[in-house]
Amino acid sequence: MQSRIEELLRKVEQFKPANLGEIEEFRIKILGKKGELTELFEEFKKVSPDLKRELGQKINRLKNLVLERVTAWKNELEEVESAAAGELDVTRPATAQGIGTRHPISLVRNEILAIFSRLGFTTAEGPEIEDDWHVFSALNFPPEHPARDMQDTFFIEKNPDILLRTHTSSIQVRVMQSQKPPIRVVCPGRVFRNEAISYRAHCIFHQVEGLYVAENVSFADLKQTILYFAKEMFGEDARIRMRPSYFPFTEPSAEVDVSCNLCGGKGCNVCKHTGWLEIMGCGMVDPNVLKACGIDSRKYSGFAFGMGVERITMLKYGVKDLRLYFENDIRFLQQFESVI
Ligand code: 2NM
Repeated sequence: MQSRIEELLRKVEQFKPANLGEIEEFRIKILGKKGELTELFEEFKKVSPDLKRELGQKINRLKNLVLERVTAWKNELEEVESAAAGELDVTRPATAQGIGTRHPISLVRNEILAIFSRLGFTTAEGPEIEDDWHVFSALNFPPEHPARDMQDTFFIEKNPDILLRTHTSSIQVRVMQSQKPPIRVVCPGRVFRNEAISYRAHCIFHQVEGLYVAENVSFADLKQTILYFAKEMFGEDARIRMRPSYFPFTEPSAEVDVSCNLCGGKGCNVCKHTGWLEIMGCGMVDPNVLKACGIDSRKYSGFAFGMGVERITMLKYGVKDLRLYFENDIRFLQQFESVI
């Protein structure tokens, strides 16, 4: 049934009527008494209850799409015909535009937020133009840290204290300053780094960072939270591993890998024959960060993590070149969400 709905959708999308007669013929073939869609509605009555909701939505959307298209085709042809006859009907409704699909980055960002929302994380956003304190100082970056270099960060020329945020941790600083623990928050947003553009790097990209601050938060809590995320995002068979790493704002810190969902861990081109794919960084929030944000670091502890949405999307959908996300080629964009 699913494949017949999709087949019919393609038919509707590809149909190019030459005159009004052809539109009516097509309409009868699809929606008439013995039409293909009418038949699908008959069959739908016999579909098992667990599939009814999903298929029902699809088939209804397909029906609306056909009705929309029929009106649009008629309008277009009438317009062409009356223009040819030298008439102008200014009262005729405008040609309807088809609806678009969500951008893959938005889809995956929403999915990440939905997964963490099931664990009780709320969402917070913040300014893209920030000051040094919220992006670096409060996050335990020493004054001479290389990230503060003009080579890596976009500064406002007239005032080196104002800059484009290089990570969304600056939102979490604001959350910690304004809320009392327990805090459970995920922060999505655009971030900016002064980097040369290539298939694997862009100067603008999207992050989601997470933060949990409460009494007795442990590294075990962090591991279990990330394992849950990996299974929800990449499938029930997903496994994770952690490698020691370093970030100024966490101690200890780790890099997280997920088992390669393409080869099941056996080794392939995408995972460079390691069986593992890097998905995020994480760690226990450094007490200096808690203190800087006004939280009692003897009473509370926390974990934090950060991931790039472009990277998660690449791994989930096998996108090979990051630049595709920014070019707005609809042949690329339409592959991620069905219009019905
Ligand atoms: C990462 C890796 C590790 C992080 C830390 C914080 C804060 F604000 F709590 F200090 N937010 N996010 C963090 C920790 C981000 O991204 C790779």
